Amino acid sequence: MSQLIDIKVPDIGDFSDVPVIEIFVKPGDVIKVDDALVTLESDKATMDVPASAAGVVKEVLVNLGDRIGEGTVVVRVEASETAATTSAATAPTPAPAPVSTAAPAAATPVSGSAVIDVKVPDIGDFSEVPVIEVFVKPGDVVKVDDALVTLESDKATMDVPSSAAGTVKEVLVKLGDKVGEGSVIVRLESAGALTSTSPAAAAPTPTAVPATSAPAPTAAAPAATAVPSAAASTLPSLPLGGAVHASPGIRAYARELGVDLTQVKPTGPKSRILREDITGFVKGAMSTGIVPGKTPAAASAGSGGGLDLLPWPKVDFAKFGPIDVQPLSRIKKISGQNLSRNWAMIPAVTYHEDADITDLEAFRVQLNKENEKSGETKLTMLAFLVKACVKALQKYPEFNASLDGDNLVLKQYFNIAFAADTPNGLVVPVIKNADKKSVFDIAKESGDLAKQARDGKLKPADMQGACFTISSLGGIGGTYFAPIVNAPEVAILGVNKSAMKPVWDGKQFVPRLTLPLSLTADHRVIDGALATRFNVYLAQLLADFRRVAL
Ligand code: CAO
Repeated sequence: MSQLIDIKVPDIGDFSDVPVIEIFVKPGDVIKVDDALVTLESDKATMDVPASAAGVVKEVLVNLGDRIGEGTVVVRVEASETAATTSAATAPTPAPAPVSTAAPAAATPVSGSAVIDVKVPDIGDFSEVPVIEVFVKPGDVVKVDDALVTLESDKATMDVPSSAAGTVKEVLVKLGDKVGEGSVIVRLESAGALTSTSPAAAAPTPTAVPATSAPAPTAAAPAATAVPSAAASTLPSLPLGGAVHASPGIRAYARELGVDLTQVKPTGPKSRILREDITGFVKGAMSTGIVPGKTPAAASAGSGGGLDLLPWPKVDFAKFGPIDVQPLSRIKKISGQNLSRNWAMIPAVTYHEDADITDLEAFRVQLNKENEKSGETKLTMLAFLVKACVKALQKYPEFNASLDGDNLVLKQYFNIAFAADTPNGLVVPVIKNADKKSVFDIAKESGDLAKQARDGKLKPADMQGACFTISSLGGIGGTYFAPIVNAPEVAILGVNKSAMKPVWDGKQFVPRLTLPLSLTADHRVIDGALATRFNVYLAQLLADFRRVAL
């Protein structure tokens, strides 16, 4: 026996006229309970309407652009006997929704009327929803209703808008933090007349979370952890690009395929990423040999008639002893995809060189000693390396370049990225226009950026626009290593710990402080002779830093 079930929009709070922006099913599709049927988008939230019953879709009763609300029938499903039974428990009438309405007091003045805490409004039953994007920083001026952060549960992506106008004094959440109703997001200094906890400011809140047919969603949500939101660049690069607009269903689809949403060109309304954008991206990637979710090597092996790579070994480790399973941080997941692509796609070679930094280190120590009392920024070896690399990039412009199809794009600016180790994984902030900055400026800026990286406070813009990357493990140790090029850059410099070594000066061995350099370069752009010339020149600059001034 089968029965027809109408699946309706559940309680979505105060929203009554919300446009359908995506439809995921068509007649004949077999769906399970909780599969996303359509996505609705209000001006504050994007919500998937999940299936409250399993079965075969007989009819889709809404079209793109239709404006619908609670009770609108979205899909008619022929439920199989078992499915019908399952659904009977939950649907067809979706359970009361976790919903929100405008929270009247999302803005709380904390000191007189000058400082206001903007809080997460009522977002329904969700209590621990990860912050996946932060749009503001101290000093930013915001208007009422400007988006402050984006939260993502497993069913909805919601912007938390500002309930007041003013200047951001403090941002009290960071990427990956889990928040719920009442969590303070930012502290604002109100903008006089603009400030408002007036009814207009009630606008701040409306954040609706879609109801789900199933038992109230545990806000445990996706395994989202901290990430410099937006997306990823590479090497270690991370998040590139600005905000990514995609529904939870689309985000889940992208995760399933291993697609980095920031790399996908959106074609939907308001720059929203649609399912077909992801499909198109995957097709494009496959034609270039990269299969999201697989290593590119696997992709090309499969299509080239050569070896098909074996699937990743599935081992029940617990059979051999106790284990502890920890989800990868979001940073690790994102950088992992980029690293895999870069490692597999770039024909890279690593070239080693030793630089004699005896005099430079003595100079650095001397300067730091002289400046100890004045409170001047402490000079780091990294800052000298950045400056020396800029000089070497100026002499060898092919290193300050990116491949774009058959063209080499030579950059006339010198933005140097450096890998920073953080508790959540590796991130790669960028020192912009390093050619125009002093070693002191660079030491200060790299210190500030490294701190922000460790605190999870880097913005996507802080990690964009790099021309060349330095990965310094010198503070930790090691002799040499082979860093992975941070695409679309063409080279990366790895540095390990300097050590005293005996060096033959023609008559005798003398102790010299030696810095091990490991330059990895993309062989499509830089051949071995050029890479070695670059390395030798860099070592000369470091051996006698006066050359940098020439
Ligand atoms: N040789 C010897 N000592 C070195 C050195 C080198 N090459 N580089 C740094 N040091 C020393 C510093 O002088 C400092 O000592 P003092 O405190 O006595 O002055 C100490 O090591 C710690 O330095 P640091 O590493 O904290 O600072 P930094 O400015 O050199 O580097 C940063 C900053 C952000 C690059 C670093 O903290 C970091 O995160 N490194 C890891 C990068 C990484 O993981 N790369 C791998 C990418 S591929 O997986």
